[in-house]
Parts: sequence; structure tokens; C-alpha cells
Amino acid sequence: MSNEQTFIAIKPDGVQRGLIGEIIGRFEKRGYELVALKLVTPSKEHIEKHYEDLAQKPFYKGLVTYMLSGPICAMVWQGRDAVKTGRTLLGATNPRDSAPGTIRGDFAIDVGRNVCHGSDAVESAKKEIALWFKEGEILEYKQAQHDWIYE
Ligand code: YYY
Ligand code: MG
Repeated sequence: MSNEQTFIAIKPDGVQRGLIGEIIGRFEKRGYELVALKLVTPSKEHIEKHYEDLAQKPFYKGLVTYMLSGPICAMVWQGRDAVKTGRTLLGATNPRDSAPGTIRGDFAIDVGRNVCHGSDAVESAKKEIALWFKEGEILEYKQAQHDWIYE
């Protein structure tokens, strides 16, 4: 499906380190279509909801504090296999295991400062997009380069 959507966020460290353009560029150059984008400082409740599945993990409290430490660049990217390929572009959760050439493999060292978030499944992408964006904030348009990317 070439209209699969995934939620990608540049975490506070990525924003503060000036990596927004670099990260957006990787998705753009791969051929994905940006359909929503905003810079936000979410509430504690919002972050807790976003990471609710991890509430019992020992790193949860630190994760929430980290995610509240500055603006987050929230995005929706669209294209064929956007969820799976988005995760590939990000690299492994722990940058120690992320291959060079991936975002985390190129720009991060510690798991608790891993620069970016990406949905891990189509279902969670739908939930995350609904949590971070209102309906009117997600655009529908045909990328000018569409027919040069898809056969
Ligand atoms: O989806 P992804 O971000 O790759 O990993 P998750 O298992 O969903 O964990 C979310 C987030 O939690 C991760 O990006 C960093 C942080 N974290 C951590 O600080 N320490 C761990 N051992 C595992 C995850
Ligand atoms: Mg995750």
C-alpha cells in the first residue's frame, strides 16, 4: 500500500542538537511523503499515554522526563511500507546495536537519548497519529515525484 502512514517524532535531544533537517531529509530522499508536521511541547499526560505500554518498565520514569525536556518535532510520513521502512531508517532502539547509515546509528550513543521515535506496527501508527494529530492536520496531496518513485 503506497498510502501507509507512520508516526515519526524527533525527540527533544534531536531537536536541540539541530538534527531536524537531517532526519526529515532521510525520509524525503528515500521517497516518502510528509503529510503532517508540527513542533510541540506535549503535556505529561500526553507522553504517558504515548508510552502507556511501557509503564511497568524500569526506564519509564526517565523516559517520560526525557520526552518532556524540550520541543518535539511530530510528523506523519506516508508511502509504501512506511512503518517498516521507517523503523529501518531509524535503526535499532539501542544505538549501540544500530547500524551506521541509520539515524540512531549515525547520531546517537545512549538508548535514553536515541533522537527519534517511529511507530512499530500499522496498528500502533494509527493510534499514535490519532493521539498526536487532529484530523485536519493531516494533508492529502499528490507528491510531484510520485510517479518517479512508484512503478
Ligand atoms: O520503539 P523504540 O523507540 O525503538 O523502543 P521501545 O521499546 O518502544 O522503547 C521506547 C523508548 O524507551 C526507546 O526509544 C528508548 C527508551 N528505552 C530506554 O530508555 N531503555 C531501554 N532499555 C529501552 C527503551
Ligand atoms: Mg516503540
